[in-house]
Amino acid sequence: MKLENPSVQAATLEHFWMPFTANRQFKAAPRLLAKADGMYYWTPDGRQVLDGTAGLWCVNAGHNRKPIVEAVQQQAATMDYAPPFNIGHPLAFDAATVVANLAPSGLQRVFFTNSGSESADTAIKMALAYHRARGEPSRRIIIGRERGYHGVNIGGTMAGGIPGNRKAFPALMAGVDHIRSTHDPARNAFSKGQPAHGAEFADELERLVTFHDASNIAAVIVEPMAGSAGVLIPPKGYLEKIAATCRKHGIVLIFDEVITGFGRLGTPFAAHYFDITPDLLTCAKAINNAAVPMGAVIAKNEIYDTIVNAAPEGQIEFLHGYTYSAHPLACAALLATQRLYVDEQLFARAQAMAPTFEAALHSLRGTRHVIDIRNLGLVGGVELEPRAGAAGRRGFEAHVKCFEAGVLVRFTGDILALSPPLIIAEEQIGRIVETIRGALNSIE
Ligand code: PXG
Repeated sequence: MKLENPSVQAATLEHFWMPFTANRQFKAAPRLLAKADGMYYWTPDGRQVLDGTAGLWCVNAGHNRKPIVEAVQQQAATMDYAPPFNIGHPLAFDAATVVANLAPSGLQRVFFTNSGSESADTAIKMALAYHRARGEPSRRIIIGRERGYHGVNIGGTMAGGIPGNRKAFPALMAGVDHIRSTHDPARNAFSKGQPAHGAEFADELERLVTFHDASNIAAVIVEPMAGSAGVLIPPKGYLEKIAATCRKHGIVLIFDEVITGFGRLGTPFAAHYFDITPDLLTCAKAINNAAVPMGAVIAKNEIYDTIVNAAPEGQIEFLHGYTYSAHPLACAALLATQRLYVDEQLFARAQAMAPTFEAALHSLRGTRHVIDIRNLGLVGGVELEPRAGAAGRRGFEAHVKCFEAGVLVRFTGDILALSPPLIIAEEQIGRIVETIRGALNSIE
């Protein structure tokens, strides 16, 4: 397959096995991005596209920000790489300190990974290692939630709750269970912010604790706000109940903040937004504005102390790590990104813009095909009625129409998801919403 425009320098599309993509469909009608700046992408033929998704929930400061670009360039020219095992480089410690200072109090130990998937698997291993170090190795069951997404590595796949992502890997699925998702459109459709109904869905966790016995349960992993499966906002009181049940039964609570971390809800983490402190917190994406792949697990000090102190002096305490943990380029990008977040007060900006975003998004109520609208912070979800016999098709067509009209909108099944960079201006919010309206009016 040839690209029409040779300027993209991709002679053929056939060799790249694209991730989470309908490869044949895409390669028959590709949509490519070649340049980015601020709130915009450009296609190879020079068409401007407003970024309604911060790339993939990750470019929170906007694209190609000069301080981040320069920090990465400078680091690449100073020291490209340093091994992270039993030797260190100063940026890694500085990066961990910056993240620890931003994290909820009591969670000040930072383990670096290269992605959200690696963060999820790292956190699960930490929870198991913690219980073993405490002398309760029988605690091995991991409880996730239906429609949860924790990446694609083995732990995350097994704890995740998206059936299609799991069904080909049944051999991995021992030792997990799931509580139901919080989605309840019959009672909560068109809620603004947190829905009123559904705190009682957290009672399922008590049921599973009784069923499996707390002495067998290691951890509960949930996204405080589920993103990938279509923007599912936790009902009022729900997360409080989950946290209380975990505390009562000595279960490690893992918040997967890969999407909610670093300002998406107007606070550093969702843990701050909901005022609930987990034991482990996973993050990635906006940690360094996605300039270089990076993730992290932020651990409660007690978890670190327990695992570290259980090992004999001089021995590796946690046999886990990646060649690229705390990669110098990723750390340089992290430090520049976090400085930019502070200098431009981007988390506060997201908080200030959230009501405008909410009002604009909910103006789509009554537009053709729209059966629900959900929002929190600078996250929005617009659910479309599936076309009979062709679930997901309408969402895809709306995405393509918006892209052709110059706006990037994410779709998952028939749900459109919005998560713009935190630098978004009011008129750009308006443009995104009007483009969606036009797209919905133009598709069947
Ligand atoms: N946890 C959560 C909560 C995520 O949202 C991951 C883990 C995995 O991160 P990595 O960096 O390994 O991809 C994610 C990733 C979507 C979409 O369409 C979202 C993600 C990935 C792919 C698609 O919303 N989030």
